[in-house]
Amino acid sequence: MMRLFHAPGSCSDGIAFLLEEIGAEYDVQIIDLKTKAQLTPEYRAQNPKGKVPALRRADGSVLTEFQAIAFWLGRAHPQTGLIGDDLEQQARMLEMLDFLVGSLHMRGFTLLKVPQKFLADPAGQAALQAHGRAEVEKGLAYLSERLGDQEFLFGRLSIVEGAVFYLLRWADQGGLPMAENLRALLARLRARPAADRALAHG
Ligand SMILES: N[C@@H](CCC(=O)N[C@@H](CS)C(=O)NCC(=O)O)C(=O)O
Repeated sequence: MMRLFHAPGSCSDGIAFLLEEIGAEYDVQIIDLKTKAQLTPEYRAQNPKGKVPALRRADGSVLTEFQAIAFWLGRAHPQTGLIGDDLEQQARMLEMLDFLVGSLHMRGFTLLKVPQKFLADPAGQAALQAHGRAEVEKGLAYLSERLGDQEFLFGRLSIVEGAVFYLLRWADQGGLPMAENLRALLARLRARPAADRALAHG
């Protein structure tokens, strides 16, 4: 059985969502970021980078990094239709996932939510937060434009929505400006049975 190393409320919510959409058999090991459980030798033996998500597969090997896990889940379960049918569509999905996780999350939300990770000085933290907020607002505007009047970013539900799921929840919780089509997308994702099941780990 697969095991998700998971911190509820973090980006690993997005992988839990994809696992639920797939109907995969998996269990969860909670990694409490507040107590720095990600830095213990036990967890570093699974993921030496000390981050969640990490996914231990049935063969015992551990895959890390959101985009890689999402891509692997999609490719390993093609019957779900969560991955693009051809190379071009798969590359476009990776392009979007990298924007979502590498830019919107890491360069936007991370600075906005945890500036103290980078600077102790309160004025510096406020400047980092302002930069993070601007990146998030720019990123959400781009996402809204890319979505347009489609139901999902690639027409049908895909691995990309794993990242969209956690990021739009963060945007909503943080009271950030969200266009109507992004609010509607979040509501559509939240209404899926997979969402409740993914969030039940918390
Ligand atoms: N590049 C990693 C980033 C994952 C990441 O930043 N995870 C956060 C939770 S959202 C984490 O583990 N934070 C704990 C820490 O940085 O010590 C990925 O794509 O999976």
